[in-house]
Amino acid sequence: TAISPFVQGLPKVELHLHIEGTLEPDLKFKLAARNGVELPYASEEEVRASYQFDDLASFLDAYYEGMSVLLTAEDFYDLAMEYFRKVARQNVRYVEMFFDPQAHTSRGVEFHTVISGLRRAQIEAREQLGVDSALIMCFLRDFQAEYAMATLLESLPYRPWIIGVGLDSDETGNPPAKFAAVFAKARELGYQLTMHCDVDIADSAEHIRQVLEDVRVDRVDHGTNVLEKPELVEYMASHGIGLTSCPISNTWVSDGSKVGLLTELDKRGVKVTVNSDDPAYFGGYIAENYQRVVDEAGVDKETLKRFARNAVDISWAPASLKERIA
Ligand code: ES4
Ligand code: ZN
Repeated sequence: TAISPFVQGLPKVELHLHIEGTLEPDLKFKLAARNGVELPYASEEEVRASYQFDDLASFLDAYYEGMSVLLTAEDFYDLAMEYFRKVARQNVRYVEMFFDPQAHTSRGVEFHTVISGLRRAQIEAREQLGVDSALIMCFLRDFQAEYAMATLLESLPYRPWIIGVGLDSDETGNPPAKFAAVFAKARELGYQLTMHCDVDIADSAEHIRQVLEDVRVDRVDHGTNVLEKPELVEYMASHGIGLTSCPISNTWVSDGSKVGLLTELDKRGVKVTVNSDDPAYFGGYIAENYQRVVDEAGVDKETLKRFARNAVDISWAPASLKERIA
């Protein structure tokens, strides 16, 4: 993708980024060698060829398989540092990044290993690259709510390092309500709340209702399905509840980029933002995602600036940081 000078120069804030989704084929290959992990691929090129998906299920298979190479705190540090170096070059000022602790604790990697590696990278990124960041702990919705609750409690020693909680992985049959108690507890503990809520599932309209009315999240990841419920569009607009859209990701694991839905929501006063989801797998970091919005819908510069400004507004950064990144 050719990135326009305007998109390149726009100061950007990323609010929907799975750090495990930034594992590029070359790093995956390198970490496998370093850790003595056997991959079913003979070369970096073969790893690259495996990053091809038809739907969410085939993506999630590759995504979880990729994690097998992440074993030590240094691995998580390297993963995050490579990401920060890339996006510092895209004029990214601040990132609220998801991590999936259960994708690691479920295979015997300690919570502490994961978060200490990420944390060291965050500190270095701020000092050396001028990129600020915060962590959002995501629960895997295809696991039981009890495991999410146990993970929430396990996070407590690291409470100051984590700004909020989210919910990801396979949404079909795993509605927001399944995690209502976990999220109520998270709110009590002072965490901000968000959840993935997508368009392309059978109970989409009921899921967005639960996210907004029952769980009462502070923002919604994806969430363009709110258009199925006009009264909830109004609710999001009037309460300043924004959504984090990921256009390129949507072309791989959803039914299109949804850029048309973004401009519709923008017109109706919902705070829309542009983000990258799993850039190593979907082939685009945040600048490529902004560029996609331009190339596909000819969205003008004022609108792009508003999307970028929305990300500052709906971020969970403290006021002093918001001023610095705006
Ligand atoms: C994800 Cl694209 C997507 N969907 C659901 N869960 C995820 N976790 C990381 N990427
Ligand atoms: Zn996501």
